[in-house]
Amino acid sequence: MKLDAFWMPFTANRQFKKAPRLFARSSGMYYWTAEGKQVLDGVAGLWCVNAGHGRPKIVKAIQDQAAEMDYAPPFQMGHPKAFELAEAAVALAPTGMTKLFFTNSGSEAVETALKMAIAYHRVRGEGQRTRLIGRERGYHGVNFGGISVGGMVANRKMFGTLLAGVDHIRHTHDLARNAFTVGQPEHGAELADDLERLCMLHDPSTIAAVIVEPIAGSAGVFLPPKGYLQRLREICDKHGILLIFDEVITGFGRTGKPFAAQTFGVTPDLMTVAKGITNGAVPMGGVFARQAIHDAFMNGPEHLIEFFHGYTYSAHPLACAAGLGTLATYAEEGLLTRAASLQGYFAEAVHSLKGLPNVIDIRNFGLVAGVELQPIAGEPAKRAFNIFLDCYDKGVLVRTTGDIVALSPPLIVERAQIDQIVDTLKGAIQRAA
Ligand code: PXG
Ligand code: PLP
Repeated sequence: MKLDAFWMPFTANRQFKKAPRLFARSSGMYYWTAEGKQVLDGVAGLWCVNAGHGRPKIVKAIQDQAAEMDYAPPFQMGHPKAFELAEAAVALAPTGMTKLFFTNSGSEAVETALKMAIAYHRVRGEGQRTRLIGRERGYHGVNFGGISVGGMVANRKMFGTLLAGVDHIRHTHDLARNAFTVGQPEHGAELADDLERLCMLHDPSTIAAVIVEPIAGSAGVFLPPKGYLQRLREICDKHGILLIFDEVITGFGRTGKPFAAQTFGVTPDLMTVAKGITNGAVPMGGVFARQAIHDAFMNGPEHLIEFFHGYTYSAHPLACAAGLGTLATYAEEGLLTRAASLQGYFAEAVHSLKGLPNVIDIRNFGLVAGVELQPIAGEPAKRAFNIFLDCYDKGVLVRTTGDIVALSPPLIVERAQIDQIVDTLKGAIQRAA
């Protein structure tokens, strides 16, 4: 097969094309490569296949929809499944988050939420609130708004001046005080006060919104210290700033409840989702909004568009069908709370890696974990990349970012499969020493 034409996303293209890794088939907890090798999925594809692969209800829903209606324009027209999916998803969302705007990815969800926040203030007569605050080491997709509020240097540095009027609070990663904590770290609630610093610097009445991931995933699994998210919520309330939770990874069961907002007991004003909403089967994202945010737009003449935003493929019929099949599968199998019952076992398994060579931190919550490694001197990211290749060779798919290995298995994972993932990783860490 010719590999030349496809310029691969977030991939070391030259390395890959010398030794390609091609998946050809998937079912349940497994992939099979083009050569027929079985690979246990330790990361739910890319944090998205929460119900496992090839689930019958989802497959059937997509097949039936493809035959029934391929596409329906989402502007000034609708189709039933879009409304059904929104109803079903809102029923899972934190109390009060009663509206859902559809996008086709997490990146689009983030752009949508940022625009919604700025426009919300504007329609209420607070058009001076245009600043957006993100957090260091945050990931909010790859479009210009998302990389502007995002805090991963490699994703930002090549792309010019980005969006104006953006600032960042500091990240919560604190190896000195919190290394090897099981679950939420004890130290660092006060880091939320960094938002007060930015309020004093910019004047809070110029700030539209703060966006954070409840648990930062892509940058390396950073957990919110106990009390941190509550404090962010309080500061936002005090200053009239909207709080946006980016739940693209944490949504749909990863933390033991449908959304991390519910797990941590903090309700945002806007919430971005993607990935697990369709189990990864068809691209889809969305923004949940509080009723009052939606209602603020609903004025003026009724024949006029209230929010000038949307995508050709918003609420695509195939994605809506996949989403309905996905939510039905989650409900039938209790998957959105399964992480809560497995997290003790999962935590014990991943923390058994403590003491292995170069392991400098282990972090876990629900069914997500990060194992941080001491980088090879002068060669950042190499040790983790070697471990990724070694695990793949031994039949387990893990994910790495810098020198951090991330695990986020499908929520159907069994204990023996957790053991296999952790044992394989253990061997690879030892061989990488
Ligand atoms: N926000 C968050 C919190 C995410 O994790 C996005 C937005 C963007 O979603 P889309 O669908 O546009 O990719 C994400 C996506 C990794 C990795 O290496 C994680 C993501 C995407 C690609 C790689 O961990 N998360
Ligand atoms: N570029 C052009 C020229 C378009 O006409 C459109 C949509 O009509 C877009 C970009 C945006 O595409 P999408 O709605 O799929 O995001």
